[in-house]
Amino acid sequence: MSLRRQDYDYLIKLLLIGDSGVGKSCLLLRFSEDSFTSSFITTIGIDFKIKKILIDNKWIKLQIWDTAGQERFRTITSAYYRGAMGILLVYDVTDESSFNNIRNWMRNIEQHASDNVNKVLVGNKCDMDESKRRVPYSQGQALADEFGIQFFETSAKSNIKVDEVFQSIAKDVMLRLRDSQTDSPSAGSGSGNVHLSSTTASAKQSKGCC
Ligand SMILES: Nc1nc2c(ncn2[C@@H]2O[C@H](COP(=O)(O)OP(=O)(O)O)[C@@H](O)[C@H]2O)c(=O)[nH]1
Ligand SMILES: [Mg+2]
Repeated sequence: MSLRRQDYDYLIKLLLIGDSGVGKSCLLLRFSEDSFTSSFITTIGIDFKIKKILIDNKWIKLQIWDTAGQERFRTITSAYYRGAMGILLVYDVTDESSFNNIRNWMRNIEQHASDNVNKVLVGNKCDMDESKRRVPYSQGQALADEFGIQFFETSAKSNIKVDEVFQSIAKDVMLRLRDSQTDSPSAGSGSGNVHLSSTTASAKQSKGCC
């Protein structure tokens, strides 16, 4: 593993978790490339994208991992969680079962991810007509409150609150890392924490959404 001189202050690994079809890949595509596609392209092989953002004058390099369709069978392996520092738990506001399953995904995280991983709850597809909505905003908020995490309703399609979600979770992680490294002068510049998973996954460059 060769390390160039870093062009970032923090390297943060994030994961997207949630039922198949809720819009995880579209959210990632919207955030990383600011585009959206309505076609459903099955993701094969674990995929990640990189995006650099600026928070509080610090450059954060986000490495964001997308499930590879394994979520369809709830067979997310512990390898996927390895090294994760922040997790986006995503459901679809028009699909009640995807919301009910958030508790199962939470359990999965408790089993496989590290204890101090930051989390955010995301109700996607808020652009859909109100007549299609099955999960009220207040219900999402109540669940997030129960877990003690932040909550956002997003639309990958209409680009609503997508940046905010990623900014929020990245900032939570950054603050946690900063607080845990206060006695080190090079706080936060450590990249050693994070590259763990790249070797376990056959990362591919995916162009498409989903
Ligand atoms: N209306 C609407 N449709 C969306 C949104 N995000 C994703 N979709 C659609 O939902 C389907 C599943 O999206 P995908 O990103 O593949 O879900 P994944 O299985 O969780 O990765 C696709 O047909 C997308 O076009 C959104 O914000 N609004
Ligand atoms: Mg997908």
